[in-house]
Amino acid sequence: MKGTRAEDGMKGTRATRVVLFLLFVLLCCTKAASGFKENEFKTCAKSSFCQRLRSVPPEHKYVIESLEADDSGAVRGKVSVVDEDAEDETLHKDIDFALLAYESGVLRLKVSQPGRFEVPEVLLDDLKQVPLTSQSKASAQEIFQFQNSLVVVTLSPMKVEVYGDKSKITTPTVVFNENSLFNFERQVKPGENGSSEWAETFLSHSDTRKNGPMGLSIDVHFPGANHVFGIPERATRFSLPPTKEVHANGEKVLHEPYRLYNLDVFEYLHDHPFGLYGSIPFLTAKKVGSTTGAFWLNAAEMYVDIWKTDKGTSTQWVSESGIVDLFFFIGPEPKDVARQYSSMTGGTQMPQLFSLGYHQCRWNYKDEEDVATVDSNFDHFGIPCDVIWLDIEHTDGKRYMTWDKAHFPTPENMQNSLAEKGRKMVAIVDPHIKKDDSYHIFKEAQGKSYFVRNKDGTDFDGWCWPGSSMYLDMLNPEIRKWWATKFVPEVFKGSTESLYIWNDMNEPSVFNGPEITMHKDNLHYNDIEHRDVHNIYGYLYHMATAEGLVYRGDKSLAKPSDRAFVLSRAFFSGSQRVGPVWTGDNTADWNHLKVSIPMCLTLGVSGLTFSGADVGGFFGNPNSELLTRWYQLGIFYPFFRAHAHIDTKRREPWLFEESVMSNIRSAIQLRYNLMPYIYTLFHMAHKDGAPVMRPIWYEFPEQEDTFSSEDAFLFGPSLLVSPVLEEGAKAVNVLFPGKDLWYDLFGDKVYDAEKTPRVPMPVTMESIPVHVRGGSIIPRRMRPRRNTEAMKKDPFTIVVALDKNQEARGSFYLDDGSSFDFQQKRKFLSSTFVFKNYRLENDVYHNALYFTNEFTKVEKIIVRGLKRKVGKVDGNMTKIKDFSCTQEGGTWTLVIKKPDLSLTENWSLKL
Ligand code: NBV
Repeated sequence: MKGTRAEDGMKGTRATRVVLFLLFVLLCCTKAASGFKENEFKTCAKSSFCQRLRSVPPEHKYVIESLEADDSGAVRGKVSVVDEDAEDETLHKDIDFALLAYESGVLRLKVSQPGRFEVPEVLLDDLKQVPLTSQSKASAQEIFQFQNSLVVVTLSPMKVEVYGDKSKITTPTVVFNENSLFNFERQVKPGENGSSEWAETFLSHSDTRKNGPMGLSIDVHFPGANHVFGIPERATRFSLPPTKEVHANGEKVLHEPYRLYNLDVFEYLHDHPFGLYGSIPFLTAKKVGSTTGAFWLNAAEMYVDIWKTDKGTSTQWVSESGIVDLFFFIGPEPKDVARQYSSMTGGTQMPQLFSLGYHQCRWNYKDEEDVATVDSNFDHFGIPCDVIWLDIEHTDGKRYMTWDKAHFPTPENMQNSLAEKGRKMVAIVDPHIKKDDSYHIFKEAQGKSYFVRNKDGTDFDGWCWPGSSMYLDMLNPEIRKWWATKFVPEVFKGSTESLYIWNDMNEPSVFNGPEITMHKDNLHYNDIEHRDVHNIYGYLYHMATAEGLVYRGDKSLAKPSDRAFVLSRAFFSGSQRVGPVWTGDNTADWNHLKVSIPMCLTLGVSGLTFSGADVGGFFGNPNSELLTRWYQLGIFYPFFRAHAHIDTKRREPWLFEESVMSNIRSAIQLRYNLMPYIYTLFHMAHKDGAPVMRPIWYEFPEQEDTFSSEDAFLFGPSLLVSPVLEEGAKAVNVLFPGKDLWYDLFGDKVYDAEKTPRVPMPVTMESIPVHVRGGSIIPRRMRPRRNTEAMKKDPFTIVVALDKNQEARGSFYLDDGSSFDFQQKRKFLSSTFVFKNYRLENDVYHNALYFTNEFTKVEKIIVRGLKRKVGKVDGNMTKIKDFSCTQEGGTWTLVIKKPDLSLTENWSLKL
């Protein structure tokens, strides 16, 4: 791997420097040569807690003692550990049990023991609790009600059944401990359970595990469900394949369970259950008639088993430490589950408008001249682009927030000349801090004892790009605040307000650590072990960086300037509030193109919709066909960025022959002219957690044959995308869900899902099949521009695609695209378009934009699928003259030009 300039990072004697450098080169070369190395990582078989708990019924019985309601309406009690072999002798009574209910339709179950680690910073502050009221109480069972749901608590052994609809109490929605696999390893003092020697080794690493076994196992059953989705991140199928087979005779076959442990996995495979860079312990279960979710707020290493029986889908989740803090999202619709999860952990950050445009990245743009050439080529070739990225080589020896003076001597000028054209720059900032007294960040952090410590209390020193490095203890709020102050231009010299940030390697990646990460017995704030916080480390770092950007105009971090844009590789629940993620180091092959869909869909149904895969593939060189297909799909990733490894051939679109470039350009232009719709989708994700890129079942929850569909998806509620995923494909089998009409986005064909649910659609290299759902209305901006900034004053085109009843609806959201005024001053425009009875209406719900009507003008309205020819169009006040109505297939299309309407005003057009 060249260009890493690792030697810059080394201090000490010349001999040590040479040895360290050779070791480093060796490490990089072995990595580069070998690809994914499964045995560098743990499996369940190599994790003692997984071995102790997976599929193992608990030794003792867990019994809930009498439950009492507290003042908040929560229900609390103690759990006893009972020895069934010794005449039900109670062994312990120190486990706490609580049930809490929330207004949005969420039930929370907590089982804990004082002193154990509870994950901070994930749940929203203002959760709206509602009381659980007791409905009936018997010696073995107590029934509670909240809203329309019933909760049946069986005391011995502990079991909780949730009925989402109290009028239908035949089948529960979700059951806790149906298979009696709940287990809670109580924390004991050394020697108490006969052992004080708990160290565990993996390869050359030893983990002292000074607190002994503290594992937890939960068992969640989804009656009747035949599909489960979620628990990212891994490159595997969308509907998660079972990890365990349970045969009728009770025999079990165990495959590797799904692991949640944030790791830097080199050259990950395209179809493997292995856990990658981020974790969200949230599963959604689906059956016809209902959708349910379960989320375990726990940031320690976790394994999840899934098995299916004729009763539904069962799951077992085992975690190494922490507490049981489990949330049930009762649904019943997919959109309810998304809203319920977001009511606990937050919606998507309302993004900067520019960040929804096209991002051009590579490891690395060499110098300022390279950046300037790339920038001007976008204009020269008429390809829109919003952001140019700089990878690790732009820094002075991997000291983040510094510049390599030889290649980037005038960073402000470079950013300013991009900014003049409305473009932004993103620079990488990784969490490993080079151990170098002349590096101010290191010096200051060391002086303040801000680094993660070894088990003996000394600062932890790990190996990463700069060589010897240290890692900030992001669990400590004071350190996060301190980090956030580093983004003001006085400190981050050479940065300007158009520079945004990319956080990589924040799992955290430690080249010489166990499984390329940090030791679990390292110590954080308040002596919390890394074991407890591993999966939130990257999220906390991402959060602190984003805070830094928000307040970079004000050193005291009091006055927010604009919205942050920080891309992160590692993530956890809550990351959606901070910024986008991407799926890491994929490979330029067709399999990786394909798996990017289930990966992004999974992130979407796990609340983290702002995601995308490296377009073109990170490792290797895509041929022009693969690259074109990747762009054609990539424009529908919520986060759309092309990226490539330092050893790959340059692949900016103009380096290919004219026809290839032109197809790529058309794809990118399509992304841009859908921008008003895309921004509206992000606002929906912000408000209610609705994913931008969504599975077909999200919109068609009753259509079982689409539950496992992952070759096609919906982009928002209205566009069906059926990408080309095979080399040399001449056709794509398009499945039209539902019973209504689907309109070809590029041509004039209309398909009736009832009559032709599956259509082999011929394809050329020019585009992939995209269809507009009958019954929807989409706002667009059709003028080709260089970026989103240049489009801000452009007029709109409204596309109406009628359903079989000659009706359609759509929504529209717009704000300044960068500040917090939409929140703090309610400066935004929001409206609904309705087409009914041959009348199109714009119904403004809120209009408080800064800009005038002039910038929200409608230049064109297209109505597709009319059953009759339209002969006149009457506006509120005037008659519209400039329109035409032509026949397309069996229906009529009306095109109205320059109707002199603005989206800031209510209007209606009668046809
Ligand atoms: O910073 C270099 C790369 C980056 O380009 C990539 O996107 C990250 O996922 N980074 C990983 C470290 C090296 C990977 C081999």
